Amino acid sequence: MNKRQVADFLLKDHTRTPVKPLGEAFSPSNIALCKYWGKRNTELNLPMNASLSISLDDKGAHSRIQLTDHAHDVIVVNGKTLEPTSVHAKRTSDFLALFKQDASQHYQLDIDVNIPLAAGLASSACLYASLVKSIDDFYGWELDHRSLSILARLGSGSAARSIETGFVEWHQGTREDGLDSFAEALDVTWPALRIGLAIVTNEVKPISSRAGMQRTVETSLRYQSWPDKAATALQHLKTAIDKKNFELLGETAEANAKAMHATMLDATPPIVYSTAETHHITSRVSELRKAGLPVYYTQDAGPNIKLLFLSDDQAELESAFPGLEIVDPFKAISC
Ligand code: 2P0
Repeated sequence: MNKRQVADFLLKDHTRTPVKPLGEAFSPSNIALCKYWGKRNTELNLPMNASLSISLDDKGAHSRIQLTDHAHDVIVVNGKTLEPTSVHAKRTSDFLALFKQDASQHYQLDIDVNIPLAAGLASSACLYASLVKSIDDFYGWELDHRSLSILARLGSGSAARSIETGFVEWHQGTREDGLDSFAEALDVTWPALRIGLAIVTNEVKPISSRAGMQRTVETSLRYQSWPDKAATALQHLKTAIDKKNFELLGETAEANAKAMHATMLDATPPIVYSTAETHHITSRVSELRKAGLPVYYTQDAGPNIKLLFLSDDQAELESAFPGLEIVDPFKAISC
């Protein structure tokens, strides 16, 4: 199956007639504690391994979608209209085409993202998830979360997880059509858990995670052991969440991020997202931990670092990392 066939299958009982002038929705960004790294199907963004993330409360993307008389889709990100021929506009437009009644229709899409774009803070995840939810709102489909997650995955793999809040597991699935590869929220909260965003740069990264992932799968010998390692990490994380064992959670997430970056360093040519500032922050995390502070980190396909810690240690971390942006991932859920 290709993307179009999967979308048509999921939408077969629905009309493509808008029920309102404008559809809108918000989706949070997410940080993986066990990473999605490598695809078994690049067309459908089907992963080599299951992953587990935590959604970032009100940090994410808000999408508004409506029809336009323009001769092409109009895509506006944070108030700036994308050049229709740009890579991002084309990728978004190709995705939007999955939902149109016919090719002569065009959308105006306005997206506001309150996290740095393309700097390893999972911006494509919240973007495509909010886009799918806004389309669902526009057409009044009221799709279940499983279908929304699958549709979001067709835009960007990690978007499958941004449909949900709190802890989220993306099932790897085994089917060729990917209908069993979707994300689900874990039925658990951890109100004391905090995430600190140590933003090194907002600049666009040198190689996209999509290209980096592909190069790693194709050229890194170290990648061969990745799927098994990730499967073990996922089990440890689920145990840690179940038992509220923060050390196990932090150690597993940090080791998983390091293992992912090790597969990239082994690629040809090597992929390096870290900068001197990244190393400075991760060294500081090690020092603080040696001094008795329970703090761990994770890193995605970019130089920025995400700290994991508990609310009791917030003041100490704010003074150790001035400017740290702190997310309380269960704020809305626990209220
Ligand atoms: C993750 N990343 O689990 C991993 C860790 C980056 C490193 O998911 O090609 O933008 O759109 O499916 O989702 C980023 O990859 O890739 C990502 P595509 P995506 O968060």
